[in-house]
Amino acid sequence: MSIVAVAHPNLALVKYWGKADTGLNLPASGSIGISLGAFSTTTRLRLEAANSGSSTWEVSINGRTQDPERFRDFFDEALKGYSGEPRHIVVASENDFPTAAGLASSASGFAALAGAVNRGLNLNLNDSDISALARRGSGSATRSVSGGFVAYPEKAASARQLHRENHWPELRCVIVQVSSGKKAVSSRKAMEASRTTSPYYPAWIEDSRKLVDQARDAIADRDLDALGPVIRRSYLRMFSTMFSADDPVMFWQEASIRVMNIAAELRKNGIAAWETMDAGPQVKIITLETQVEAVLTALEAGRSGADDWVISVSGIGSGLKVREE
Ligand code: 2P0
Repeated sequence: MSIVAVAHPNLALVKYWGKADTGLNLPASGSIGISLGAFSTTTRLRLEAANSGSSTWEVSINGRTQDPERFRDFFDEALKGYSGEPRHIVVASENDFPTAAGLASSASGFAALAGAVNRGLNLNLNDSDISALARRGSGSATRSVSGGFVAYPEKAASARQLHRENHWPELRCVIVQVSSGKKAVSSRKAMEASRTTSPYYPAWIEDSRKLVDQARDAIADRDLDALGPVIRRSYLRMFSTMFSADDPVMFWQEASIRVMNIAAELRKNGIAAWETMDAGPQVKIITLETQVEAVLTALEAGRSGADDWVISVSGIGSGLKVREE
């Protein structure tokens, strides 16, 4: 028998960037994200007899064996709640979108892993506990356990759902993958560079509190005119802490800036199109169902023949799902 867990990446509208505690992986800034239903991670877990007196693990992502050390904090935490016989835990995870390219694959990956491990080891965790376990792998993964609109407060152990996925049915995210390459710097290293070397980092933390409150209200009111400027402030201020780090971190590519300009032009023409970016060159444009065509048309007109952009449209997705096969 194997356990199958499916989770969607969670895109931050207000960004988590910086840690209050690196050991426990607690966030210094609060964040609010949406589940991207168009992309999924599917994680299969089975248990084998242990080779030694303690439980061990092996993890592959898209068929590639991963360094087990990357998963040590996660499994150490998970195994604290396990009282059964030692096991060898075999995990195979598949993403239907690029891994480690700024599309939150670690969010969906660790949320699916936490769900699979909870069921496979009979840990009996509730959603909040699963979110806290996922955090030991990746902070943004806390938000991928619930569907819909999710808040992950400053210094909190876990994320919590603000609204279910049907709260704002018209909201859409147009994802423009301008590059399929892996990022050169991990988000973890990049946010540590911001925290430890950017003179703007304290201002970023202070300002994020306002952005969290403003975004929460705008989402409750389903008001994209109010939410859009908050989305823009959050990503641009987050990147400002990277540009001002020693050494500076630059995830943007020339094509990313072109997509930003396309969104700005759309807004001038009265189309609600608010871009955001994460730890990679991809650009995500938040818009409404009625305006998706206009956004896609502008992207087609603005891309050059040399651009091999992959464009996807996502609604708001559900939370983690776990089954046995
Ligand atoms: C987020 N991002 O809120 C932020 C905004 C990207 C920019 O990927 O160190 O991979 O594993 O906790 O969760 C957050 O980075 O970092 C992140 P760790 P994570 O989605």
